[in-house]
Amino acid sequence: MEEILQQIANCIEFGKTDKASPYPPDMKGMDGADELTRLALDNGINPSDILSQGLIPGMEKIGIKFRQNKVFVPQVLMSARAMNLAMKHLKPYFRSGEVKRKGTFIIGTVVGDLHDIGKNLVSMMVEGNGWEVIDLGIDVKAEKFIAAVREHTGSVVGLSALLTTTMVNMESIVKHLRDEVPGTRVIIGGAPVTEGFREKIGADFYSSDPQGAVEYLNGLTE
Ligand code: B12
Repeated sequence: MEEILQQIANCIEFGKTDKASPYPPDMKGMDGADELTRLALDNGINPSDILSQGLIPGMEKIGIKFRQNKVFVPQVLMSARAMNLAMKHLKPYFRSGEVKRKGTFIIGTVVGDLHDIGKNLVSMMVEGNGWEVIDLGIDVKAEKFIAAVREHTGSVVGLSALLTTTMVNMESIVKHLRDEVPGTRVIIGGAPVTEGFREKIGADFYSSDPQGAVEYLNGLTE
């Protein structure tokens, strides 16, 4: 059992989606995250174990390598794709409640801003670490964040901005969220955002990369 979970973790880390995928070249012809997750379930392995001992360790490893500049955006996207294929098999168990998520994370790129590559990476990494992610997309107004938080009580909000002209919109979104749903935790990120800016606008946490967001969120569950 441990061996197959280790294999799944490797597929996630190295972006081996399925048998047909030629990437990475040294895993060509081998089963990928898709086949191995199905096989693990068919062999009666607990879906929670597949998540916690297969998918999450694989995503953690790629997150750390990305932080250390040992891999880049394309490799992370391949890992995320492998994770999505594995998740497809686990979805029914999430829905039935057999596999519990760590919490809900609502993310969006703030109003006026159309950049979403960084936001998508954060969202995939957080999902791969066992959180339910609600992605509100780009150009998101405060009202939409507020409605989502009301619908998913206790969720944490992530705001992304890539423009100096739109990062200022984070301030009013944080303010509105705090006024409407007191106690909501907000984490912020995006290339122009800094720790000093976080302090200024009173958000709870800033990270320059997805791994920081994962570590902060996981810290909330301890
Ligand atoms: C791709 C791109 C675009 C694409 C976006 C496509 C898309 N689907 O996202 C397009 C062509 C649409 C675009 C448009 C524009 N862009 Co543009 N774009 C870029 C570019 C080249 C890359 C951005 C990117 O994706 N980086 C890669 C990702 C992985 O990095 P990231 O977003 O920073 O995310 C990482 C972290 O910041 C963090 N993170 C991100 N979000 C979050 C959220 C949380 C909660 C956390 C914890 C972490 C986190 O994690 C990510 C992974 O490490 C940058 C230049 C550059 N090299 O950065 C310019 C850039 C951001 N754009 C710029 C500009 C000016 C524009 C335009 C105004 C251009 C124009 N005149 O039309 C428009 C604006 C449109 C709009 N209203 O948003 C400027 C911004 C200048 C500034 N400081 O304000 C830049 C810096 C280019 C430049 N040097 O001038 N752009």
